[in-house]
Amino acid sequence: MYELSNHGKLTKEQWMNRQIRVRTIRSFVIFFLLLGLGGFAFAWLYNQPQGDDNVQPTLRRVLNANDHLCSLFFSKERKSKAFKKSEAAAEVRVNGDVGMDGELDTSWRLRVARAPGDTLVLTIDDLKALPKTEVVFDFKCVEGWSQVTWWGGVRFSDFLKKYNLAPQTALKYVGMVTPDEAYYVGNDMPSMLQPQTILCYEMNGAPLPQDQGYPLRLIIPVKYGIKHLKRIGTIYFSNDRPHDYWAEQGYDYFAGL
Ligand SMILES: Nc1nc2c(c(=O)[nH]1)N[C@H]1C(S)=C(S)[C@@H](COP(=O)(O)O)O[C@H]1N2
Ligand SMILES: [Mo]
Repeated sequence: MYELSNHGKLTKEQWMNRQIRVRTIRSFVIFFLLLGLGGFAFAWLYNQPQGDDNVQPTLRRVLNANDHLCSLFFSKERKSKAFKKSEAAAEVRVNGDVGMDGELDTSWRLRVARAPGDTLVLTIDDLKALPKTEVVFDFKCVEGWSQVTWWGGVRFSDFLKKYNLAPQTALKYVGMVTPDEAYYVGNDMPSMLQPQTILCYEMNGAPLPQDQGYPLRLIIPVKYGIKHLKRIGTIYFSNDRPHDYWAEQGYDYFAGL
């Protein structure tokens, strides 16, 4: 019955024991081969040089693929959950002060680069003259905290309409820079046109505090905190990704929620 060519006859038990041994050894060999392979793959990834953006090219390709998927599924119709004003924090956390040295005074102007050599210069009153939109949402920072906060300002899409900047919406990105150019972000156009995205000049119904971006900041609830640039100096439009402070440190460019 249990006949193996070279070994003569085996009892059923001997045959089974042999099978068990053969399978155990085979499992171990496969296990260590895969372990080794994983180790090699890890070492290869680990030892790859970093790209200009502080991320290894292979990892950046994965991040970019994720970004691409996120932007495919992004819908302007999709709103970030709205809260009641009464749910908003009275003590709003302050985080990040790059590009915010010193106090800003009334000499501040918003510069909007409509096209090369064509810059619109606006005061905060110009912006306050536009319809006001208030947003209460759960502000999320990549560092792991979140807080329900209440902001007021002009919808970015309303602002574009008023200043005849509709043609610029054909471009893929909006870039923003602090007056001293130390902090800068890029956001994709669909997220900028989402109805909860505002050029914000108020927090909790009062003018923005200095450390929260006085006189003007971006509030863009579909993104993590890193994209909500405080103290806007210049706004520009482009088809290439605008330079982005945290993306340059290796963070996800899209940073969507
Ligand atoms: N100019 C400027 N804007 C900035 C930052 C910064 O360092 N400088 N930090 C960002 C980060 S990481 C977060 S979480 C939010 C924090 O906004 P808040 O201080 O109003 O809570 O601002 C964003 N905007
Ligand atoms: Mo953040």
